[in-house]
Amino acid sequence: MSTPTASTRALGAVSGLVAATAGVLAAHGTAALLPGVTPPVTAVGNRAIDWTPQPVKDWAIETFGAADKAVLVGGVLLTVALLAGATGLIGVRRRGTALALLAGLVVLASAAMFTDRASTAGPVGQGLTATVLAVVGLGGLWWLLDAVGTGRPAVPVGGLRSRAGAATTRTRVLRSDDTDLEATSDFDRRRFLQAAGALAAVGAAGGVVVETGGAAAVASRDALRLPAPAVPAVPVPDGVSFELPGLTPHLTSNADFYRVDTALTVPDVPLEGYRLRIHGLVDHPLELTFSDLLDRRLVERRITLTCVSNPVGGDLVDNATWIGVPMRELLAEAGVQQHADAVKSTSADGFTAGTPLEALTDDREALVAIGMNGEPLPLEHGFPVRMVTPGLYGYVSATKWLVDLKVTRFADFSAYWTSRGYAERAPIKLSSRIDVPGSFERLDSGRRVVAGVAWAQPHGIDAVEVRVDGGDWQQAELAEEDSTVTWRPWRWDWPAEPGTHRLEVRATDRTGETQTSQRVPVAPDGSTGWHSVTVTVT
Ligand SMILES: Nc1nc2c(c(=O)[nH]1)N[C@H]1C(S)=C(S)[C@@H](COP(=O)(O)O)O[C@H]1N2
Ligand SMILES: [Mo]
Repeated sequence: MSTPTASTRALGAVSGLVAATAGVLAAHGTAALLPGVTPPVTAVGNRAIDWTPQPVKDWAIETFGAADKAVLVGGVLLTVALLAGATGLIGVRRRGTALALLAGLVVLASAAMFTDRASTAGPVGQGLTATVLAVVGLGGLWWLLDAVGTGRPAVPVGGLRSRAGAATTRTRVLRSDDTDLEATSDFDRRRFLQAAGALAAVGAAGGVVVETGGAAAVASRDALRLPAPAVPAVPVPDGVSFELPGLTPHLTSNADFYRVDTALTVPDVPLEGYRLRIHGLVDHPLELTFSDLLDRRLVERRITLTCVSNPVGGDLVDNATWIGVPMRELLAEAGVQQHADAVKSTSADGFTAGTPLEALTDDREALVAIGMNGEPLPLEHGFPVRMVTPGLYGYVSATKWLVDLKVTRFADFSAYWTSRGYAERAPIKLSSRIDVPGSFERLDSGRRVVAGVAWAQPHGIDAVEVRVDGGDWQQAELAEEDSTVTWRPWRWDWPAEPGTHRLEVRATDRTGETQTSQRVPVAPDGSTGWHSVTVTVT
């Protein structure tokens, strides 16, 4: 057997890529048609998320922010592309080896799919999807490689080839100056193009289904009209914000609200068949449908949600109006037993959180929320049901796509992030942020506004101070307080003089605690330190 030419090898690599792409797209299309099935790239991505060491994850969140999922999926796709290309390349000489290698990748992906934490489908749905991946990927690779040939010397034109159609169409391959391939390969161009075309069609069909299909939750949400809450939110007091360009608005729109979760594809949880189980250390386990929740007392409140991954000065904190059933009323209905101290919540995609029982039963009034800013929850923010608990970081208290509440003891379980090194109890730390001026902004000298937000759920902000270049702390003016569980804007008029200056902010809460200057990273229980910006005044 002669050594394959460069062109033949390139065709081999392309074969691997085309076959893998078609297989993955077809599998994702299949998964989109089957409720609860996790498709291969998502399953491998979920594995990657679950197995990535904590410091790497923190680095990824800090570096890529909201794009962290796209980066992860991109990484998975790039890896698959490299492996598939290499496999195809090997396949030019050793077709059996290449098919075995690709089969190995299919088996790994299938293993990830069958054991995926987010999958709620049975083995049949996952098996069907894995089968589509295997048939399209492996069949496609075999077909393409067969057309590429092995780099054997070409049979003379019009010769004795048995493969139908091959001999007559093989006179010209690639560009006319590509004598290499023409002379030495048995590349069957027509057969290759047929195979590639068929695979492209299968892949495109899969892609179209992924784009248009799935998401039964979308239809559910579109059809849903929330009833007016029994207890509507008190009107927003005047003066809760300052009308300043660059200052964060008091209420965050659903579209602008930060999003943090481990879900690579948004869980599809339609209202039909939805159940919220409340069980564990309770006297009367409950299983509530969505309309059971609508029938309970609905309360509307503004609450600022905060992520433990928010670095000093970061924007993983937002404020919305939530509608929900008070958690403590549901727990009272279920009858919590004496020795319980925690509630383990589980989402439809297998995420778990552990919340101290007292935070769910005291008068901060945590919600089992169904509405956000007057609408049903957006899909990305937990449709149809999520938790919102004032004063605790989201990872221990704000489970989205909520399906299960188990009253239990902290000693008896660990939750998603606590089993990855984060703290079991995670009250939100007193924080403040400078929104204007922005970092490294250039300003004209004179009176300049320095402004931002501060939050201290559930105690409330008492004071905010600003200092310039390490000088004396100056009292900032506070906006009207909306409530102790919402953030509070502040402003300070700065007589800015030319030069490069460093502005720092610190807040004090109602308990008298002032923010510490000590910088600690977000893991394991939230960042501390003063936010500062450096600006140039001319
Ligand atoms: N199902 C599920 N719920 C979840 C998470 C998650 O990964 N999965 N992340 C939590 C975290 S870390 C935060 S900060 C909040 C963020 O809620 P948001 O995306 O609506 O802003 O959701 C919480 N609820
Ligand atoms: Mo978070």
